[in-house]
Amino acid sequence: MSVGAVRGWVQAARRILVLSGAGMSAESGVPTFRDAQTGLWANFRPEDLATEDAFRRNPQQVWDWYAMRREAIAQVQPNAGHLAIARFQQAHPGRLTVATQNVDGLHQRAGSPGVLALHGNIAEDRWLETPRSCCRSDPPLPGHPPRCATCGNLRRPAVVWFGEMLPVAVLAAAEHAAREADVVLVVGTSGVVYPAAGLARMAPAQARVVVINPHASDLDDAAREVLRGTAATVLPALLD
Ligand code: BV8
Repeated sequence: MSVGAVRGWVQAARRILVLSGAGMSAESGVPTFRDAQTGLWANFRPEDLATEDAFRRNPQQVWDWYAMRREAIAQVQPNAGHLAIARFQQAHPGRLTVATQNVDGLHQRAGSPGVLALHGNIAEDRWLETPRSCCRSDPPLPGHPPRCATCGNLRRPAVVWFGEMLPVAVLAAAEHAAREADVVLVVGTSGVVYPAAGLARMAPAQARVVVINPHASDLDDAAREVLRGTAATVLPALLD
C-alpha cells in the first residue's frame, strides 16, 4: 500500500497514537541502540549498562555513558519527523498522543504537548537511595556520579533501567491511548523492549497499526501496513 493510502487513514482518524523508539531520533544524529554497538560503547550492550546492578557495580562507568549521551543529545535538534508530529498536534488538539521509549527529550523540544515518556528523561537525575534530609539540604558533591556529602547517596539518571517498572501513570495513559486509537504509528523501534512494545498490540481490532521503519522489526507482524521508510521522510508525508 502507498504512503498516500495510509495518509488517508491518518487524516480520517479521530485518535492517533505514535509509539516511537530510537529510530525516531536517528536522523537527528542520535545513535540507535543497535547502532550503539558500533560506537564508543561497542563492547557494552545497553542491556548491560542500563541497569541498577551495573550502576551499583560501577557507578562511574554507567554515569560516564550517560554523560556522553547527554552531551551528544544536547548538540542535536528535533528532525522533520518530530516537527511534523508537533505541527499536527498543534493543528488538531487532542487527536494525536505521543508515547516514546526515547529519553532524549526531542519530541518535547519539537513542541509536542503531553509526551508520554515511558522510559524517563536522560537530562534529569534523581537519588539512587531514598533521599534523607542531608541529601536535600546540601548540594551534592561533584564527581562521577555526584553524591551526598553527608551520607554518600549517589545521583543516578532519571531513566527507567532494565528490570525497573515504568512510571505507572505514564504507562496507564499510554495503554489507554492504545486501546482508544483508530491509528497507531509505530516509528523507529525494533519492538524488542517490553512492556513499551506491547502497546502496539493493544489497539482495537479495527484500528490500523502502521510500522514506519527502514528495516524489519519485531512489530511488523502486528502491522496492517509496513512503510519501509524513515521517520523524517514518512511522517511529514502522512501528517502535514
Ligand atoms: C520491566 C532507558 C518489570 C534507559 C530503556 C516482557 C514484559 C515485561 C518486561 C519484559 C518482557 N520481556 C523482557 C522484559 C524485560 C525488559 C526487556 O524488554 N528486555 C528486552 C531487552 C528483551 N524490560 C524491562 O526491563 C522493562 N521493565 O519490564 O520491569 C518489572 C515489573 C514489576 C516490578 C519491577 C520490574 C524496562 C525497559 C526499559 C529499559 N530502558 N531506556 C536508556 O535509554 O539508557 S529501553 C531502551 O531500549 C531505549 O528506551 C530504547 O528506546 C530501547 C531500544 O529499543 P528501540 O527504541 O526500538 O531502539 P533500537 O535501537 O532497538 O531500534 C531502533 C529501530 O529504529 C530499528 O528497528 C531501526 O531499523 C529503526 N531505525 C533506524 N533508523 C531509522 C529507524 N526508523 C525510522 N527512521 C529512521 N531513520
